[in-house]
Amino acid sequence: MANFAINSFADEAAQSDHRADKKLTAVKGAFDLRQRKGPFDVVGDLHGCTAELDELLVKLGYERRAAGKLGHSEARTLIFLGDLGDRGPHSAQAFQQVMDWVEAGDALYTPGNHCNKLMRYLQGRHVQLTQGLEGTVAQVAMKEEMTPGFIGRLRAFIEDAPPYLWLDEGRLVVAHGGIKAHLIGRDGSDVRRMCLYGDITGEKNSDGTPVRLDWAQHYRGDAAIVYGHTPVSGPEWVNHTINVDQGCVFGGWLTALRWPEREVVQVRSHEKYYTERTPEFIREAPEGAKEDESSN
Ligand SMILES: [Mn+2]
Repeated sequence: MANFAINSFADEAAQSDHRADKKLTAVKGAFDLRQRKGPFDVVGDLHGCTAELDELLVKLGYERRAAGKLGHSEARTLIFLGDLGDRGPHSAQAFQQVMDWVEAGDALYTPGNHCNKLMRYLQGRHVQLTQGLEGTVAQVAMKEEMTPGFIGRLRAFIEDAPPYLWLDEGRLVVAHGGIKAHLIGRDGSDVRRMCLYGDITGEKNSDGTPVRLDWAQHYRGDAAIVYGHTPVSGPEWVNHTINVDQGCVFGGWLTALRWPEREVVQVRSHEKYYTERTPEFIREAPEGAKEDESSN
């Protein structure tokens, strides 16, 4: 794919005119950010856990600057791989912060299935207000009252976000549910379904959850895939893939993967915010924060 203006993100002029860049990428395949080399910090499923995010940002060396700006002395870029809201305590706040940072050029974002469901709700489509969406919708309505226009901005933010992020000369792909090697660099309904939901078959397990295939076990691509969606212990590398969702909202950990260092930085969840479907590895984990959650 041809180079386009988004590769000038590092220069000041482009940053001040980020809205024009956004329009351009929307017609050119916004997922193609191969010109952006990082370094990056990819944050797993947030689900409204803004207190844990604050703590993680300090550990990662970010500082909040005036008016929705985020800075780092090594010019690192924060990446969110979706599911910013639902189930946790501060979903609307999570969206507001990430929108500010992305629009300032200080962060990147690709949506998860929970983000997509919120978007469809905001578009007036019929969705069930379950799985924590009901809380997000209430918080979003309150934000709209305080800052009119918030809902329109939020809806456009999710609508315009690329289905996945293709970064660092093609060496890194960030996708909420993961992606298969042959889908990288492409767009379409198969790509979008996988990026939102993982490798689903359309069948359901006996507990009503969708059957998800373990695509990472079969991944043979060269690009590293950082994803989330299904909380797992770890995180651990499997065939150049790593799942950085450690179930923070269930009482697990909020994880960031530093790229290209491949270091894992974690903070322990402050609380079990959501107790339905708590993953087993969290139920078995000891309470409280360890002395140092950073590990490689
Ligand atoms: Mn998800």
